[in-house]
Amino acid sequence: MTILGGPAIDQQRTSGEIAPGPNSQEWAARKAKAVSSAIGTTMPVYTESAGGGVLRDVDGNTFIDLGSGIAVTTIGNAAPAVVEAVKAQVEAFTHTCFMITPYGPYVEVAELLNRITPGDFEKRSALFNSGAEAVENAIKVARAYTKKQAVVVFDHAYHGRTNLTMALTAKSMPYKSGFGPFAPEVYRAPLSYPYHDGLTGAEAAAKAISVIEKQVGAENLAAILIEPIQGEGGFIVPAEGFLPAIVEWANANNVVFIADEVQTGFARTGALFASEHEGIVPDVLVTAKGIAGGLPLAAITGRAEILDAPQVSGLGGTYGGNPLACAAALASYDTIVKENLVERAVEVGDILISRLTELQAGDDRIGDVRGRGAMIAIELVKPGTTEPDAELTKALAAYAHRHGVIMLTAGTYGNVIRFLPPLSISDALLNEGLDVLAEALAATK
Ligand code: PLZ
Repeated sequence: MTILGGPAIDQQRTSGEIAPGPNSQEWAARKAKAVSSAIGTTMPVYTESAGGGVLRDVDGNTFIDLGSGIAVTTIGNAAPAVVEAVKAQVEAFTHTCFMITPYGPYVEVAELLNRITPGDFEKRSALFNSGAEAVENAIKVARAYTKKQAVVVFDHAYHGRTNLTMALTAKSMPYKSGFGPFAPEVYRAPLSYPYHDGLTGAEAAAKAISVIEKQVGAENLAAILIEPIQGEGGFIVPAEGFLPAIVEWANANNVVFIADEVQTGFARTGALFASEHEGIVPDVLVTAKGIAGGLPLAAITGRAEILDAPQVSGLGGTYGGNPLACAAALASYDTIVKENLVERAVEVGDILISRLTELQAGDDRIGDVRGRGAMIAIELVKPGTTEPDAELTKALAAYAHRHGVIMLTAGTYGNVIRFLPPLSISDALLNEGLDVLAEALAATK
C-alpha cells in the first residue's frame, strides 16, 4: 500500500479517553453562534488533517477513521495523485462553466464512466455536484425518455435532502420532518431485507412487483430507483435474485431501472460497482461520494437514448463537472487501478466479517452481520429478538468516539453500526478500531 498520502500523521490513535481539547471547544462555541443549529455533527472534535485512515484534530488527538467521511475518501484522504492533479488544475484554471466554454477533463470523466460502468451498450454521462442533484437528474432523464411520471423507491431508501430526493427518501426524522409538501408521483415498495423478512429474493421481488403493478401500474411508471446495497438504511443487502428480478420486470415494461450507487460505488463493495455482484445492468447508474477523492462531483451514466432524451440545455448547472473535481476523479480512478483497491476492499471486508462474526458468536445483541467488501454493518437488537436497540447502538458509537475511533451509525431504527474505512487503512489500524468495538460491547453488558 503506497497511497497513504496526507500530511505526516503518526499512524496511531490517541490512547485513553479523549475529551474535546481547548481548540475544538473554541470552534464548537463559534459554530454555535455562526452555523445553523440544523447542521448537526457526529463528533465534537475539529479536523486539522487526515490521511492513511487516521484523522488528527486541532488539539493533536488522532482518531482511527472507520467512516471515510460517509464513504467518500475510499482511496484515502489527501491521496497523493489527487493532490497533484488538483494542484495542476487549480493553477491552470478553476472554472469556466462547461455550458459556456467547455474543457477536456469533463469529457474524459464522461468517457471513463461510460467505459467502467456495467453494460456494453452506447452510453452517455452528465456531471453534477452532489448525490442528490445527480439522483434528481436521473429521474429527469427517465421521465423525458419514457414520457411517464411515476417513480418507485423502496422502504428504508436514502436518496438525498432536496425536495424531490426527500420524497424519495424513506425516513422522516431527521431528513423530512417539517419540510413538506413533498414532490408527487413517488411510490414506495417493500425491499428485500433478509434478516427481517426471511424471504428469498424471488419471493421479495414478487411482493414488490405486485405492489408496483397494483398501486402504480407500468403504464404510469417512468423509473424504479434503488440502492443495490442500502447505505443510510443500514447496509441492507437484498436476498440473491431480488435485484435481477426487479431489473427484468423493469426491462419488460419500459421502465427505466436506476441504480443509486452514490454510497456503493468505486471499489467500496469489493467490485467497482455493487451492481456487478449479481450481474445486473442498470439503465442509468448514479455516482458521487467516492468518485473524486473528496472533491464534490456526481454523475449519471446510462443508455445513450435515455441520457439524450431531454431537449438540448435541458440539463446542466453552473458548477456541474467543475474542472478541479474532474481532475480529482481521473486521478482517483487511476489510484483505484494502480493500487488494486477493488481487491483491497475484499481483504478489508474479510477482516471485518471475521472479526464481527466472532463478536456476534459471543454476544446475542449483535443480531446480524452483513454487507459486501469494505461496506459492512452490524444490526443491534434486544437479546433473543430482532427488536432494534437504538440505545445500545448510540452507547457503542459514543464509546468508540471517546476512545479515538470514528464510527458511524445507520438504519431506519438507528440500530446499525456501519464500517466503511478508507481502503488506505492498514490491517493493524482496522483491527485496533475493532478492538475498541469489542471493548465497547464489554463495557455496555
Ligand atoms: N444516495 C445512496 O448515500 C448520501 C448523506 C448523509 P449527497 N448519503 C449520506 C446526510 O445525512 O446528509 C447519499 C446516499 C445515496 C444519495 C445520497 C445523497 O448524496 O451528495 O449527500 O447529496
